Amino acid sequence: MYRVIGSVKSRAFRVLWALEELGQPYTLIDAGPRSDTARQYNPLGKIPALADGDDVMTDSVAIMTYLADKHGGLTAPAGTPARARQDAITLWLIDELDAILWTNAKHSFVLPEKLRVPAVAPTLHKEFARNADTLADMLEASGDFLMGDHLTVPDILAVHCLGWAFGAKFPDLPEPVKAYSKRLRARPAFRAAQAAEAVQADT
Ligand SMILES: N[C@@H](CCC(=O)N[C@@H](CS)C(=O)NCC(=O)O)C(=O)O
Repeated sequence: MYRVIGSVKSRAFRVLWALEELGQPYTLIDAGPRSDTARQYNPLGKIPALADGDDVMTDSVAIMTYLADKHGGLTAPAGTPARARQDAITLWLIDELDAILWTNAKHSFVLPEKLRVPAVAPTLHKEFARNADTLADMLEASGDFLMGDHLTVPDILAVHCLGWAFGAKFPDLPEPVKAYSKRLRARPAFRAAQAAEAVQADT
């Protein structure tokens, strides 16, 4: 059984949601960022990590991509033009949504206080709003999901980032993006991932 190291309220949620969509059982091992448990699986102390038998993988997008390829769901097949388009959307989301949210987090509570520059927040909010407009345009062109008529890895990434933005009090989203997020958050797999209960790591 897969072991996910992290917590529901972190980027580990992306992995939990992907596993639920793929119908794969897992155990969630409770670990906060930079905790001893996180460092057991990733020397950088970052979460999430995924243990598949003796193999340990890190980075939420790398893990989702591994699971999608392995189980043949949530992705266009590797080595196809569709997959290149999907990966381009995934990387755009990392550059234009995740990176902005992460910079905001670093300057709000992650960095030592003396290194924080709180004045960067309004610029990050503006950039995020501009990118949310682009996401609305992308959805208008693609349909129900970013890759057309079925859920793929970038949808999980996008909806997680949109929820993160809401939690971090970023400005309101354009209506089509809100509707997309609401629709995907109503999926049974999303709800199941939200309700995932963590166990403590063996000591
Ligand atoms: N790109 C990585 C980022 C992982 C990451 O930074 N996770 C945060 C928690 S959501 C963390 O562990 N931060 C601790 C740190 O950066 O030291 C991913 O998507 O998994």
